[in-house]
Amino acid sequence: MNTKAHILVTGGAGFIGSHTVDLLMHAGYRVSVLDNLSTGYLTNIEQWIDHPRFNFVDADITTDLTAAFAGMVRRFGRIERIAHFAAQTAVPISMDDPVGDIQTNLAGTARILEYARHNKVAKVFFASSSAVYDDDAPVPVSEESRARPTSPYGIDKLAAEFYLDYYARLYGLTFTALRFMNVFGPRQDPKSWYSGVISIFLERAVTGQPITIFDDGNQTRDFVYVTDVAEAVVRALLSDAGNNAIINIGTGVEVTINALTHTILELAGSASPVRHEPARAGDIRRSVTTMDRAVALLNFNPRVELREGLHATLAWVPQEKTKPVAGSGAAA
Ligand code: UD2
Repeated sequence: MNTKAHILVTGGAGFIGSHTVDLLMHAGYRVSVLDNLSTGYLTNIEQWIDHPRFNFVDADITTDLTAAFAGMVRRFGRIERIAHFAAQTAVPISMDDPVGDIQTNLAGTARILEYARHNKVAKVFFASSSAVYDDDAPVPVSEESRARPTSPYGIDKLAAEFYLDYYARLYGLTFTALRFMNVFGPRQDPKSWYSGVISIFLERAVTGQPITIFDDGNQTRDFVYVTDVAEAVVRALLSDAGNNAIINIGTGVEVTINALTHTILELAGSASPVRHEPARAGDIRRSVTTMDRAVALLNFNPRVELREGLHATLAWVPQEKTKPVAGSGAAA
């Protein structure tokens, strides 16, 4: 493997994308990040901004990217591999604006695939989601479980997977798609009402605000730490592991929201009051993945347990509040 390869990370200023960028930069690759900073932050990649092997391009995947690609190639030569994260990531927004979701998540992916096929990109990684599965799928969900999305977001992720498969069959493209379970960790934005539960609860615990558990709290999720996810991405992206496969990425551990809340309050030493509200419309009751395919194809064994990951994320939460305004260049 050429450790100097030029890798494009779309959405590289975002939550999972920026952790992937960290791993690639530490491993000596030349990295171009394409991001429109709609939900990503320059602060997530500020540690690399002035690095000679790093190139940030402010561009939107819903637009013609000819000039953006040309600039990257001028800077670091041919793009050899692409990790494609850039997306509209909020399920509720996809429900309000399905056309916009198609433009960003489906047409944006097709645009990346067209570039890959015309420019002989060796491999494309695609960030897919457990949102492709049927809400009623029996747990644990495996990659064989029925895909029947309950949101435009899930539909577009699933359709994008079909595009990957189509490009593989027609043009010999090589890809891996990873369907993420509930990813958590530093840099997950707690600011919006559709943020992941862990980022919301940690911020509330730290600031002493009330925590709202929807339903009875016995619903479950499979929470996987972001650096473990980034490692799976990098393994798939840089090797032949998981070639042309779709793989669930989680931990196989089912955690109730009550247990999660308890651990967060304990770790934060927080006295935040906990209140219950009726179940959120459309929420699934149980979610956890099988691990067989991730282990077999990627040798994936998550290293960070929930408690340890929460501890590390907690350490990040106060810093997050004092971070400089994106692009100000001020030291954190
Ligand atoms: C994710 C999507 C959701 C839907 C679902 C499909 C996100 C953030 N959410 O939801 O839109 O597509 O996948 O499977 O991507 N919870 C609380 N209190 C809160 C917030 C959440 O009790 O303030 C509960 C929530 O009811 C759920 C669990 O925590 O049972 C996890 O919620 P989540 O929004 O982090 O993730 P999920 O998998 O429900």
